[in-house]
Amino acid sequence: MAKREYPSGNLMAGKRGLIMGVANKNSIAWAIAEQLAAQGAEIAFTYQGEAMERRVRPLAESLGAKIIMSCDVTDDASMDALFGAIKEEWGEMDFLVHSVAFAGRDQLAGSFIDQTTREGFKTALDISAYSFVDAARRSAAMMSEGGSMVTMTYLGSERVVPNYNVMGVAKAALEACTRYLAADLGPRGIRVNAISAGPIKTLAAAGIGSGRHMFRFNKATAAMQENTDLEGVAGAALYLLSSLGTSCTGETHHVDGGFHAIAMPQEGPLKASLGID
Ligand code: NAD
Ligand code: 0WE
Repeated sequence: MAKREYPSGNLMAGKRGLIMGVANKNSIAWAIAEQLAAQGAEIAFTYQGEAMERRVRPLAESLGAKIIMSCDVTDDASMDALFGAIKEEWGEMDFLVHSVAFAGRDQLAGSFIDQTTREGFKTALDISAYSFVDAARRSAAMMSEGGSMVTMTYLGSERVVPNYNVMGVAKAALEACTRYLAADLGPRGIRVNAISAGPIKTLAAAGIGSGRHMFRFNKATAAMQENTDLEGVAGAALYLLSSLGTSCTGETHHVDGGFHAIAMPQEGPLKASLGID
């Protein structure tokens, strides 16, 4: 993959914030980090457990990060330690990026009705939706001058995508959480938005059974007739997290080449993608 370049500027100069969800250099959270850093942001990073530290620490250090901590969003003690350390180091913060999702692999293949267990449902909603509420509450406590928060979602919340299953339900909850958080935090000058990205080849998208078909179908169907670039997602995050996003809150913003807007795609590219002549 070609190295991404972001124009430099000072849209985030003097702003400090937390990015949760970097796993490696292909992570959406990492593209957002690079974009924000190029605009002068100071960023704290979390990684999920020691196994991830080996990849995340060097990336975070390359942007001059001082706060780089392990955090499992299901573990209250690790959330306490993380936000305690930020309070200690910074006192205040300006932004939060939540780019975390998980459902058991067994939940993400086959039919929704047969695959979705009580435990699988609980885990998906806990890690993928409640964790944003928890992180938002803890972050807002340090945003006395206002702030901005962004989470990552996917169209599978609004419409059925094969195999996405309980993750679609979790993303629907996450988008509703975004609206309720926006209402609660609006009076305090804190905006809360979601970015609905089209499919991108990250660790979380690796090993999707129908991945090849999905990327081809997306490309053929999208208005732009291209798959989604990380640059566009990072650019939307910069807009929402900087003063450019003033007055935008409670929104789910699609960055998917216009896939969400199409009911019926043009015949040519679709036939080509499905191998029909
Ligand atoms: P990724 O694998 O790089 O990021 C997912 C992150 O979630 C990882 O860093 C992982 O460590 C973290 N995570 C999972 N469980 C956790 C836990 N218990 N505690 C703390 N962290 C945990 O993949 P990505 O595609 O960059 O995913 C980031 C976000 O973007 C997710 O919310 C995903 O649903 C969303 N999204 C992805 C796509 C896509 O096609 N890749 C499209 C739309 C939305
Ligand atoms: O939100 C996601 C994926 C999130 C995700 C990924 C995994 C893989 C590893 C959540 N839980 C897990 N659990 C694991 O064990 N996306 C938007 C990417 C994605 O995942 C799909 C998709 C798309 C798009 C799964 C099925 C169908 C489409």
